[in-house]
Amino acid sequence: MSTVETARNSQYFIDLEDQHGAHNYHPLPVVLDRGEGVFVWDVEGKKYYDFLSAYSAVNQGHSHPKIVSALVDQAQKLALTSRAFYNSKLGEYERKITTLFGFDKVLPMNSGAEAVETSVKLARKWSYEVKGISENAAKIIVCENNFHGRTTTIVSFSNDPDANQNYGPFTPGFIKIPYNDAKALEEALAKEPQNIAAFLVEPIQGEAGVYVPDEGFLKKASELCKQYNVLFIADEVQTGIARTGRLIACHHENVQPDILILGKALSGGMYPVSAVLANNHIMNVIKPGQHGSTFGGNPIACAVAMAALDVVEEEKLSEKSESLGQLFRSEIEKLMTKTNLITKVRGKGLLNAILINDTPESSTAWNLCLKLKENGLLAKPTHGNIIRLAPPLVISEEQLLDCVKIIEKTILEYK
Ligand code: IF1
Repeated sequence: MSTVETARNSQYFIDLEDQHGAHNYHPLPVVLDRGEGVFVWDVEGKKYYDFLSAYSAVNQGHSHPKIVSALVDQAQKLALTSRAFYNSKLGEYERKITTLFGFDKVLPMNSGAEAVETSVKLARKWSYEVKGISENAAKIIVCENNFHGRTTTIVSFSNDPDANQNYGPFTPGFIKIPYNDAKALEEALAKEPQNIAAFLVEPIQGEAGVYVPDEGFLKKASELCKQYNVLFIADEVQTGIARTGRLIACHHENVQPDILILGKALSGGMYPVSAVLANNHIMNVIKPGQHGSTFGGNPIACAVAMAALDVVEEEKLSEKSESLGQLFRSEIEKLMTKTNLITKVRGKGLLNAILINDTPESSTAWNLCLKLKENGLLAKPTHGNIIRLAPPLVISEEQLLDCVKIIEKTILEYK
């Protein structure tokens, strides 16, 4: 390499991001350059197991060939028309996704937050025009420690100061209750039933640290919503698309939400694709010109999402996630008998997390993730002392057990 050329090593790329990019993240010090299936490589060519899966967007594995070719083929044919015109991909995609998830209609958007915002607008509009709540009086019940995205309205109902400090004034009309507390939900509903439009909930709280609610919570919550004529909105942006061992996490309790929010792995991590699904009596309150997005439902998004959904079905990713998730948790439970560094493992399917035996303010979980990186596995802590462990669902049993060995080695060697 000539003396003039700068070494394009990890530090080179880290420095570039530091100098030219907003500092809205604190990434692990690794610069990824290639991904394939469950593996990613850094710029020095080191290979890692990806145990974050881009926060469950890459359920189908990095650069799945079927999804890549759907993207490339469509991009070379017709990328974007706007919704000013029909296009030859949207209708078939709408039929596929509504049939697969069991709803009359879908409203296509791009990011998860946009889909959450769409569901808030849809629920409010339904509550005024169908339920009959007086204008601007609609309230939506949400759970403490929620994460639904980062728009101003969404952070308005967050209780995480990092998410909303100095972003006010906030959007009104949200009531917070504790997560996994059906009694608190019933009390909130009974207090002013005439004003409640919806209950918005993550079937498992991902960002909060993979909090799995008690068995029956989702069922009870959806029954209470029916009883009070309130829409049950499931935010399955992170838990959907086979991640927890079912097509959507609500299916663990045979719950069909009134409004279903999907994102992330809806495209297999190949392209921003999100969706809001509902039946006609709800979705039809939105008339032409009352909601939309430049890229929502674009031909590439539709082609990519159809391929990504095909992969989930063809490769039986829900079943795999369920069985490999059970294996993973039982292996970690065995490890827990050999160390006091892990106090708990929890999750469903291949959405799991381990609790590290230190305070959230400690750097133990971060340091463990640095050691995991050295040992060839990428994971990142959430809320200080919780490490989320969520590989692509295409991982084999052999690869999973290899990763358990890496986790065990890292934990037992940690000083
Ligand atoms: C980041 C967290 C996870 C989500 C649920 C909506 C959205 C998300 C349940 C919004 C997005 C992402 C956002 C991403 C990291 C990641 C994340 F740590 F931020 F909270 F997964 F837990 N509903 N979650 O999890 O979807 O607009 O991002 O497409 O902001 O760094 P989005």
